[in-house]
Amino acid sequence: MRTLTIESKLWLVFFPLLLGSNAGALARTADEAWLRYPTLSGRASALAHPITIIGKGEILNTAAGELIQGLGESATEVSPGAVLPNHDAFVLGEWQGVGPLLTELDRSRAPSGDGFWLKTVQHKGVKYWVIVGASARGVLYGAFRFLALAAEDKDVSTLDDREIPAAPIRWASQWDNLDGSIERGYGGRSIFFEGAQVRPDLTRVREYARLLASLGINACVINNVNADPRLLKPEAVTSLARVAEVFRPWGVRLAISVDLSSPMSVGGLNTFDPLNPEVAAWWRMAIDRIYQAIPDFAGFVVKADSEGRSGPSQYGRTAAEAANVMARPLAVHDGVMLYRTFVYNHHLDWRDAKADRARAAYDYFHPLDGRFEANVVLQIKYGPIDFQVREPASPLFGAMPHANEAIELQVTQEYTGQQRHLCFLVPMWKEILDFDMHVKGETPVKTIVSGAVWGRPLGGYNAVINVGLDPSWLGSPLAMANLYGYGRLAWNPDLSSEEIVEEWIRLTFGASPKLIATVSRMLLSSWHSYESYTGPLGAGTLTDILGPHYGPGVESSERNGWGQWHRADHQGVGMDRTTETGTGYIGQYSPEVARLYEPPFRCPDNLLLFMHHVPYSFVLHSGKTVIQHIYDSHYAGAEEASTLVDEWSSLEELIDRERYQAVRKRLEYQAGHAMVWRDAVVNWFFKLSGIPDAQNRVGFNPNRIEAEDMKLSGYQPVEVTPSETASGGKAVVCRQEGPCEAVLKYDGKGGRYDIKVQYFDLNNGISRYQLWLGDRLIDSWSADDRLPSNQLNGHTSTRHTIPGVELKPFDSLKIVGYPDGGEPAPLDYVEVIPSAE
Ligand code: GCV
Repeated sequence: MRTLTIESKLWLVFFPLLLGSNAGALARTADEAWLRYPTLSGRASALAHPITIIGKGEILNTAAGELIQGLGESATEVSPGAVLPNHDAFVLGEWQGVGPLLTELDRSRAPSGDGFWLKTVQHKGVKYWVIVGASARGVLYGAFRFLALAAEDKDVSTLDDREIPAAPIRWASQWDNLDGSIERGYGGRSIFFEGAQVRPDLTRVREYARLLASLGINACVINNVNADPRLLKPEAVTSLARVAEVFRPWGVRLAISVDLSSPMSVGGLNTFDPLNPEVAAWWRMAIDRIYQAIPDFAGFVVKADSEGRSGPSQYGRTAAEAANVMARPLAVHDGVMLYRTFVYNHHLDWRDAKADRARAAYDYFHPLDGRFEANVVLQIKYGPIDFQVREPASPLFGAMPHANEAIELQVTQEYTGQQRHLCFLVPMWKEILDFDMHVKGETPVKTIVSGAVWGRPLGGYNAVINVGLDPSWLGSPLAMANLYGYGRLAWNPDLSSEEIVEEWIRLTFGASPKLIATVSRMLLSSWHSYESYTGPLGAGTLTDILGPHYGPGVESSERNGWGQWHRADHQGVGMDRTTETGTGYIGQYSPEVARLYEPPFRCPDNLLLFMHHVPYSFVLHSGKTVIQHIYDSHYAGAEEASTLVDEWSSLEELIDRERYQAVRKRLEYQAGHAMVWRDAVVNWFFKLSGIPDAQNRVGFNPNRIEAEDMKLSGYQPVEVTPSETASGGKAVVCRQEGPCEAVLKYDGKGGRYDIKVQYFDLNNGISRYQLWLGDRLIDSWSADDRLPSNQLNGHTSTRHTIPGVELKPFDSLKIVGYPDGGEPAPLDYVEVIPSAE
């Protein structure tokens, strides 16, 4: 037994040395997100007591360190050992150590798995705040939970909170490449890699592990599923071990994505056929080598036979054979094999009305049920296409009673606004998790992936997260609500969206009722708004699927092999996935679910175009026609997005300047870009259907003056592609060296106006713009954002607003554009709108 009793101030100074360099009290360089414990000081003062750790170990030390960091000076001593103190204290430890010492604890409530029990106990005249876990990891999760409760201003003087996570697999995935870039990453470069190496400084990795641990996430895959085989080379394994070491005190196990062809590309064999004995031996050797360096290695994720990746089909083998060849040697070390079911042919024949990418995962994996090793987990994207803004739950969830399953979610907002648009995804994930697959009585997806329905030993959650070096991790403080929400749902999918939002706001920003009410409303309405102005009725996001998946690009889904078709023509829109006349996809569900979707009049409006091809005049349950719904929802959604700026502005006094400004800038941008989306989609459907908007908005923009209609000097009109991403299909560009000018004579009434300038912000230059009123310069700005394109299109179209300008009839407004690099100071239009005040 060892007892340390140290003065509080000294303790805070020496703590990192005593508990190891990875413990809690670290210099912070990044946003602490929800771990700021904003209201803790008040509560903590009532909790002046030392900390006793029963047992030893790195993770237990981390738990104590986190308590010290959260409680500050009220946590005065730490006594690692095996004896209970004779004064009030926190008592931390695993059940096997704590249970026998505290007979007051009801044995039948002992935590299991990664679970914990927070319990106040009166013992021989003193009071203990017991944080006991089935494992050390559970203790750490319990410490985080205790601090969160205190920070949320809950009463922690009496505790009885026993929590067992819903599923054993609660993983985070990064799509980081070895060169430091991140596929679908919108928060800066990799925290793990740079220049084909693991970064020398892993400070941010440690901070990330702390965030993950606070949510109960127990493993992290650090490289892209489009895996670089070099990570399996012997020298790479040594540097992977450095990452694992940084993760370990936080209970986060390292995992990696591997490429199936590694036995050839790294091992020098002339085959990667999973049934070849040499290939099996190579995997065994490679896996054993990893475990020698990283004994707690979590396992592999594999993407195979998908989007050009190598796969077992090249040898006529199945996914089960491929998964099992790696799973067997992993099992020896308690490792798992997450095999992705995102397997489809991206060279489908779009002319074939029966071809359907949505069918692929079920068609391919369903016949393999029962053929996977016990440590293989099928990782299934929540919907059958690809992280779209609205998809039905994948039918595969209900089709593999003899396999372990994990749901794959996407925190990084690839198809949902790339963290530039507010889109809180928890309500969408909840709809999927709560969706009843009706495969064995009541069987919501969450009970299937937890393993409960079919008594599977493994299962759970993996989300693509893609944090980067950006100080706010995901590039936007509000986007962090998705990471928080993911972790909370993976721990407890029964939490409501409202509960998660409130927790997150309290921990991230504080407990002001106005703040909680406003930010809750903003977050909880954001998915619906985003869906409304991008792709309602289950049509997908209608984004440019051949480009960066960001701005509108409706046509891009059609007439190619990728299978994200919405099949819009002059008469109607939507994919016919019925069993009656379509691809038969609906038949992949249980009969109860199939009956929800077929025939079309029964199908919920929000999935209608996913399941059916209908005429534009089809009348929805709402009473509107499909085409009018498309128009209305785009106008309503864009309008909702524009109100976010004012809602956020009402909180200016309640939020620190840095985060307030960062979010405000994004919301202003979003308000403008939502209109780009709205205009592009409604114009595209109007052109195709020829059906006018009953409210006369489509094609009528009374306050808008097209740049090509202004008096131009130096500027040249150009056609924009796709045409619906510029107003009137045209813009103007300045291809000369010096500045160009576009002038308009204001011919309306005198008064105060907001002037909105729509321009294109390309990523190959930083053009500058000036707005002159007569001979007075009234504003200037730079096109310095890093939007994902170097062309004039729906990704780059951007709005700049100059509020409250006094105008008189016949005033002259002049925009002067200064091109830079490849960016020709492009302009689309100007709107002059009466100011709200
Ligand atoms: C990592 C989508 C994304 C790809 C991603 C793929 C996957 O197609 O656009 O970037 O590749 O999904 O999940 O494997």
